[in-house]
Amino acid sequence: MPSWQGPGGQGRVLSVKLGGSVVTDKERPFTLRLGLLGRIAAALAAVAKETGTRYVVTLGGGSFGHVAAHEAQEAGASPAEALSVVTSVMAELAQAVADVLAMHGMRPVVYPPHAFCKPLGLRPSCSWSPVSEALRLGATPLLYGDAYPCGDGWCIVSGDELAVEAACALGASHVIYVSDVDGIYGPSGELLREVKLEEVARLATVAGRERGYDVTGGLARKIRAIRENWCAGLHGVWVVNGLRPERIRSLVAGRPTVATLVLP
Ligand code: IP8
Repeated sequence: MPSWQGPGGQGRVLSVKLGGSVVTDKERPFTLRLGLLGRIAAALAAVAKETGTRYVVTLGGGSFGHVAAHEAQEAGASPAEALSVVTSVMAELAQAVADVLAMHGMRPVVYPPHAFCKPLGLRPSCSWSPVSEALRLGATPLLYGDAYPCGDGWCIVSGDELAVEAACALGASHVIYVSDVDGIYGPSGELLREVKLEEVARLATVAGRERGYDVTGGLARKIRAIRENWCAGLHGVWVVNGLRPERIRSLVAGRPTVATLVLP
């Protein structure tokens, strides 16, 4: 496949991470971007119908999980309180997104990571076989960054590592990070169409700025999460701008578009 060509196609599985900045309004706590989500869902659903491409979708925490986690930290909440609150708001977010996907003809099934994953560092270490069965039946597994008990406290598993482990476990050829920037930018501010993961690690800047709370944040952590979970079957990781849903549509349909392909 030429590298400029998007990764979708007959029978392909794609792991799509919808970043918190496209799913939620990061400047308004607990607020969904419903209109945008609907357009993204329509783009994904249209290509699934045309080409048989299947998806596993992972959500970032946005102004749900990150705000709840930050508030729990600030309030000195007990581990049980924090776990309860953060897992609840993320389950609510996931259910709301599942409803939007279902309205566009997809068949989402929500998998709460705290219930089937036991992260070891940046490896989510989930039990994927039920998820794989649902995917085989034509459902769209829906995961999300979540809180889980760790040691005597609570920790966060990011959608960044979940999306890569899901891709590897479920046979996806690519991970697609849907963010609010056009892709990854080089040192002179030019959009990179293709870049090696090691090179991304060296680059200081990704265009766009962080807004609101982000308890997992930072590009360096994202790169480590991708690197630690990469597997032989994963051909590449795309970064595409979700504020332009037509680009997602082109990408998953295998047509050229504005995006960055990250290669191992
Ligand atoms: O936004 C974080 O997931 P991410 C999830 O994908 C929580 O890093 C609960 C803050």
